[in-house]
Amino acid sequence: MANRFPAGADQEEIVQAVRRDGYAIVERVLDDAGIAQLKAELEPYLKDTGVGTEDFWGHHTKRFGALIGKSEIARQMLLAPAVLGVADAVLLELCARYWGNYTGVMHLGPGESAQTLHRDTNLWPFNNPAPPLTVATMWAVSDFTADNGGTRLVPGSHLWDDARQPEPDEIISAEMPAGSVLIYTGNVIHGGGANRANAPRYGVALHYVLGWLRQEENQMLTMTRDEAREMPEEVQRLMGYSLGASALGFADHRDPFEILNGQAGDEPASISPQELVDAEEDIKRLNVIAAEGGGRTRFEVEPN
Ligand SMILES: O=C(O)CCC(=O)C(=O)O
Ligand SMILES: [Fe+2]
Repeated sequence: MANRFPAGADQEEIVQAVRRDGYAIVERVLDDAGIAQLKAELEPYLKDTGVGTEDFWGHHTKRFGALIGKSEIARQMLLAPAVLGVADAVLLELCARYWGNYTGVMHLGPGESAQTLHRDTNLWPFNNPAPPLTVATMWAVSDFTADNGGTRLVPGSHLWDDARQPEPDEIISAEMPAGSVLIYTGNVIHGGGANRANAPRYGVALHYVLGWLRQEENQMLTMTRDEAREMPEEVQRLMGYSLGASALGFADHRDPFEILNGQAGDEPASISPQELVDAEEDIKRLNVIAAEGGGRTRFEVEPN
């Protein structure tokens, strides 16, 4: 039970669980009305989406992304305090700002087989154990059970090296009632389960990534600039309309947030605000201890 919390639980305890085991579940953050609205907002897209054509993505699984522009409730979920509390604690140790990384539906139909267990951080070239480059969430839109494909996860595997594979009894199923959120770091071994039930397992994944890494999903291309201007400031910044660190991510020597919102002047402005310089002073430095070629995972950094 040490990883399972009621909505509104003490934030520090949730953060501690994530640091210790790589994950936490916060139950029923979204109420029934929120779930109903989320489903209604996503229904037109779900209806028009086909199932995957590659094993990893699932032959009975519907996936689509770009949820920020598609759903008001998804935007609220993106800013859920329980989740941002974890992202702040875990990611801001390593970067001055973090981004929204991926926003998408993972809708596993009956008959889906278990997804290969993996680490989301394998997108970037680090050997494991690696720092938690992302904080991920899986929101349960339907109930998640061991039988219907609830996410499988290996507690503690965020500290393992690449050679270690989980034994069957080290794998748990993140069972949770609809409206709950599983929060895990990207270096935890996990994957979708097999759906042996007769109804879909419906999940919404919202991920966050260090501000000095490229986003998995290019949030800024998911909508027009006019549409982005209508988004709350915090959402704009998470999409990438922001500096990622001092002098990181500017356009024509201007701050992307100011460009989006028509606040950038004719002359280059400061792209090294003190707030970001200070934030960078406080982040951990990673020591590269090996950097061999070959494959995607090649930087080895001293774990912290
Ligand atoms: O569907 C799930 O429960 C997890 C899917 C996943 O981990 C992925 O697609 O990266
Ligand atoms: Fe994953």
